[in-house]
Amino acid sequence: MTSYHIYGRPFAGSLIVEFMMREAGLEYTISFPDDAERATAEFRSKNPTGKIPVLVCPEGGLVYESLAIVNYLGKHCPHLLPKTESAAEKTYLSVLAMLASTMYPAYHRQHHTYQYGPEDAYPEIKAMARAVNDSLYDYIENLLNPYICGAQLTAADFYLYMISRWNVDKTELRATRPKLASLLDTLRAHPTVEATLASQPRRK
Ligand SMILES: N[C@@H](CCC(=O)N[C@@H](CS)C(=O)NCC(=O)O)C(=O)O
Repeated sequence: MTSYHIYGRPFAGSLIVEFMMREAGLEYTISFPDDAERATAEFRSKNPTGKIPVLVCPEGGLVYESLAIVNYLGKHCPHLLPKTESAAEKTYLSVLAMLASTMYPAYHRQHHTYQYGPEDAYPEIKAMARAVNDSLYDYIENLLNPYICGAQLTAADFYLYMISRWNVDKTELRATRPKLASLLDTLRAHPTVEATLASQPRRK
């Protein structure tokens, strides 16, 4: 293999991998395994959870879990990382982990609710997951200045943009969070985001 390969899903968790590959100026190909392919032993040998994203590296080996991939690609995107040992670095590491390990799963519970309980519990599961993210968006609104790490745009902002796309009520998300709304507009207009979104396959 001569370039990176991403296993992804249109507009899903592989967006952050594509954002970073573009920011790094690295060549990649991408494919979109369906539920059946992700359930195979072959795919699960790449990612035991059967989920995307997975990044296959040209020198051999692969990385799965979006947080691990963002951290792995950081060396190719130094402009998206805060200075080592700065206060911003502590914010970056903490918020990025919160986005990946708390907010992303809370979206998963809202959009793949069938994996979390019986059908009559869906409304409650969704509402509880939504409440988790609503409260964390309030925290993020307070933090933004204008980016997560202050004046510097980092990979965490791209990650935040990605997960915000999965919010069920985007009008409500923005209504009481003007700094967040402005950051999301900035990110949406970013050339890397623009190009990545334009390249996503559309449903037939
Ligand atoms: N913790 C994982 C979560 C990955 C994840 O939930 N991926 C979703 C797409 S956004 C998926 O593959 N869902 C398919 C399924 O749950 O069946 C990560 O950060 O990479």
